Amino acid sequence: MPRRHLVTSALPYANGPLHLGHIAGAYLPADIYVRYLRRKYGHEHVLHVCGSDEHGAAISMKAIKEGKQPQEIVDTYHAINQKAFKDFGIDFDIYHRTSSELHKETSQAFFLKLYEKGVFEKVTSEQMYDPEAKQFLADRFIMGTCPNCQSDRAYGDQCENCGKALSPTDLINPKSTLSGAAPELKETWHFYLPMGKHSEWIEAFIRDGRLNGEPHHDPSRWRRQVIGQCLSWIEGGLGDRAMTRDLDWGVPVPLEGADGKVMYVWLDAPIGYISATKQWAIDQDNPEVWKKWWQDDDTDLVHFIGKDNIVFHCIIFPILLKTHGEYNLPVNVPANEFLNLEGDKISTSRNHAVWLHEYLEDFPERKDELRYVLTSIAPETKDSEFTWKDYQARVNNELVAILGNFINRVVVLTNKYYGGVIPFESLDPAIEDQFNKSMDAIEAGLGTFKFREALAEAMNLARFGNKYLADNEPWKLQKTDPEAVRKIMFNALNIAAYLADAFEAFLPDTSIKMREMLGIDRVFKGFLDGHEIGPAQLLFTKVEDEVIEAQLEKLNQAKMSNQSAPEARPFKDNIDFEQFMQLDLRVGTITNAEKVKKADKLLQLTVDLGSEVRTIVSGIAQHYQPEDIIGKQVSVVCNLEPRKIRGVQSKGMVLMAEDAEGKLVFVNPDAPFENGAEIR
Ligand code: B3M
Ligand code: ZN
Repeated sequence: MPRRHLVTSALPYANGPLHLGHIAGAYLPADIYVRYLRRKYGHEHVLHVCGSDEHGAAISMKAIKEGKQPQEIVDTYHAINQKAFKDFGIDFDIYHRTSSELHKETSQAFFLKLYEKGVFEKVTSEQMYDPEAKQFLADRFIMGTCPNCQSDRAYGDQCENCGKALSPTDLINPKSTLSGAAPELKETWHFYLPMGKHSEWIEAFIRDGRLNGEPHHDPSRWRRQVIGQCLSWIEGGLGDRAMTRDLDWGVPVPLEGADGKVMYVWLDAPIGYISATKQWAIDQDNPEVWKKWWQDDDTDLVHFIGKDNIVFHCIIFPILLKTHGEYNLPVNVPANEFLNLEGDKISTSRNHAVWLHEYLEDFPERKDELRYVLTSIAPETKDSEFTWKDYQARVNNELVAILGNFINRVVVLTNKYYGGVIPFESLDPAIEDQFNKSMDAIEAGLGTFKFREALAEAMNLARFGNKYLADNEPWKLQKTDPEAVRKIMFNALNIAAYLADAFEAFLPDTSIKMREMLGIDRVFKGFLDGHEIGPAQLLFTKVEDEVIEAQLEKLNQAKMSNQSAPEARPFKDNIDFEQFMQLDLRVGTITNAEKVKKADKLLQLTVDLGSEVRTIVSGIAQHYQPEDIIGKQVSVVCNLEPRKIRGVQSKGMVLMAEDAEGKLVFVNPDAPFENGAEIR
């Protein structure tokens, strides 16, 4: 009996549509892997589950801001995302949702079991509370000034400007983003997971692939950066993490005296994989069968996720699964890095994204083209970038010019020379050899989550076919040596049939079309006989420049419209004239600038203030090259308490204007001016 394979894809939050980053990050590689497994082991040995993640503070806050119920929000995006996945052909066995009753029961039962086992610790503490909105505030919903870089784009968990991890109490002048009120500290209690207690076995699990003293999986098959990220968490010390929240949206904590408390979204979301499997089993009229997929030793569990979800899937969820006691732990978590877009991070809030549902509307017949491009540039080992020009080049130069061209020539010539009946000859063993080698390499890649490499191997087989025809030139020989041409064409037809296999997991629709043209069944074994093939259909067409320009324009428009409606930031409280006069602001000139080691946001500036030359560290490295700003005049706050930043003593601050996107420019006198001149 082959082993069973349970594949999960991260449950996307139902608070927005899916973009290409999501697809490249988790869903497309999962789909390719699942297609590979199904072909190798049979459909019934593979299960692919996913669904919407419908809880969490982000969703309840969105509801508050839009004056809607959270359920309305998640209903909308669940429908949009489910449809987009379906239209794109992602092969889930079920797309479930975490606002369902079944999920609630499943997570509550899971929680109770952990509670009864004494896994949690109940801790009382003071937390940020919005007295106007009458709600405890998630860290993300508190904004204020960063104690590290003074930017006012700092959230309660992290500063957007300098990247420093913060806690809400670190913020200067914190404000609730819900009501604008200053948050207060208020006492509350929560259940915590003391992760430190588990760090020893989790380390053995991650580092050596061992569980309960036994080999569990082969860690050499895990991506290096996944193990690296986990080990750095473990080495940094696993702390206690709150597993409950004071919110009215989520799975209620199933205990007496826990009114108003729900499970932390990252506790209930991964349990969503289990409830999805349960729902699938119910839909199969076999409600108990889900257990096989989660509890039998002969099932391999694999989670496909993006890198920001690693700690939850490799550390926290395994701790929960193991302490529960009845579940399998994952044998691999092939997390991807991030996909960037046209030189910038994909951003939902800035509307810098290519949305899947829009792509499918704009390019209804080009699903496989997107699958091809996203797999070719998959961010498997490091961040990668999608650009429309690259999309066009890969489609035109690879899919059209190599694969499409080869298949088309073979089918057209067979129809022309033989009335569409395959000239049955003996197959050149070198060709069979090449196919076996290619197929081995493709399978090796697919089985080890190296989808990019595997796809490149498939394309190399198409190149081989193209070259075979170009070298043998049957169209030149047909008049003089038709016997030789029969052999050539038979070989070429077999390469074409092999290509339908080679590309099956990557380009499923194309594979089907190729088989239709060649008149062969889904699974092709051995070589072709003398049957009749179908007419030629074009597999791919060129993407024209106008189409690409239109997409670039669309991105640009989104950016502009976003700029014209910046998020209004409330003005700060008034200060009196005395307070203003306390600021010592002066004109200075940057006389030197260099990067600060190991800090990609910081520049060390030397600023001439007339009577004094000072060193000032400024968080502008992502906006200016050092050599471009030497000689620039700037405005400086001179009497800011000196601070050590990355080991450099910084005396003062250079004033910058910042737009809603976080873009920075210097604020300087509008004509050259004397260094040290006062600004008031
Ligand atoms: N919804 C986070 C995300 O979309 C989260 C994944 C849940 S997987 C259990 O990045
Ligand atoms: Zn900062």
